[in-house]
Amino acid sequence: MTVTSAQSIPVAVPASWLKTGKPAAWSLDEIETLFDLSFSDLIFRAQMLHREYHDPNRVQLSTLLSIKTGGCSEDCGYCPQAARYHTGVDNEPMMEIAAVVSAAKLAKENGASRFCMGAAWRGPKQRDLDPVLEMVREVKALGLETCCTLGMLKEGQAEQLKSAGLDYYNHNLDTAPEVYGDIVTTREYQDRLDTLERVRGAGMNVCCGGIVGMGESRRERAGLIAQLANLDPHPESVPINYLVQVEGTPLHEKLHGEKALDWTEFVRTIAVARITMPASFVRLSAGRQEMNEATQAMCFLAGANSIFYGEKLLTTGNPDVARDRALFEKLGIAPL
Ligand code: SAM
Ligand code: DTB
Ligand code: SF4
Repeated sequence: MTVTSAQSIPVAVPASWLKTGKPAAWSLDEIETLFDLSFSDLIFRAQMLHREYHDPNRVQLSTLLSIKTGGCSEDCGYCPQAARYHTGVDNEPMMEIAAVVSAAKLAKENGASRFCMGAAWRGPKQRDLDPVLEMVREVKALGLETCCTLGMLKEGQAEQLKSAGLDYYNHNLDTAPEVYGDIVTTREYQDRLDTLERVRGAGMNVCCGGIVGMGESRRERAGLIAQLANLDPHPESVPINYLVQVEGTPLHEKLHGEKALDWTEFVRTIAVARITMPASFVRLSAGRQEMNEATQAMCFLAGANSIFYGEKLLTTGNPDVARDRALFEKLGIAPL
């Protein structure tokens, strides 16, 4: 591994951005150079920027709920919800609106500030979107921020979600364009960018990130961050997921359940996201259950300031609320 001196990159954020507020253009090489910094230099840089833009002792809490689980038509090599893989996840009907609202109330009582509703769809059909719009209205009325992740949006759907009170739409780029085709075969990278544009066009906040630990190289991780950091404006929320390897998925098969990424490399990814998108919320997302407390603490130090909070992600586990509270207490972190 080449270790680059911190001095060799003149400024963390190009001065042009500080002057104009416009995201700086980051080349793939520049981003890879950040990854190549010594761990200590990289974390120091990320922490400095983190403190410039955010309160370092506050972390935003989002609770996820799968409102429509399993039976998905798509071919995403990491996902337990694709109908074509045998993962033990059943095709369930959409949840009742009242049950979703109850879950949101509980999330609020537990201290979450945002509630994210996910559906295992290629994209929503109009008859599916109608009940979701009602869920958004009712969750919003509880005083929570609302987020949905429903797949690709067609013309006009983002506007309907915005009118119902949707604050954020999550749609991930997942990985670098060069390796994307090895992971997802049923939609193009450009389809994802088109949905992100629709979300922006409707005036909603963008939540967009990806997954690491899928067997990609460092340059490919840099490639994902380059795509995210060159979105203009930056996504307000950037979830960095550590692949949860689920038996029956092609990626589990390929990686044999063995960790494809050292913890330092995951922390580096968080740090590089923080440096290149300093004003965004960087979310330490899937994979926390498989992470020890020290690694999570390093992620917060590297600039993560958001987590998924609650016992479940969509179909897989997440740390208990009590465990997260205890960790926050130890680290002196308060929820936002
Ligand atoms: N079906 C919609 C779609 O794909 O756009 C929304 C839900 S989908 C589950 C949302 C995101 O979850 C995916 O884009 C992917 O980034 C992430 N995800 C899915 N399975 C994962 C896994 N096993 N580990 C980590 N992240 C995962
Ligand atoms: C995101 O970036 N990660 C979340 C959310 N957006 C929808 C999903 C993680 C899913 C992990 C696997 C599962 O629980 O099914
Ligand atoms: Fe379906 Fe989304 Fe899973 Fe892909 S990631 S298989 S679209 S639920």
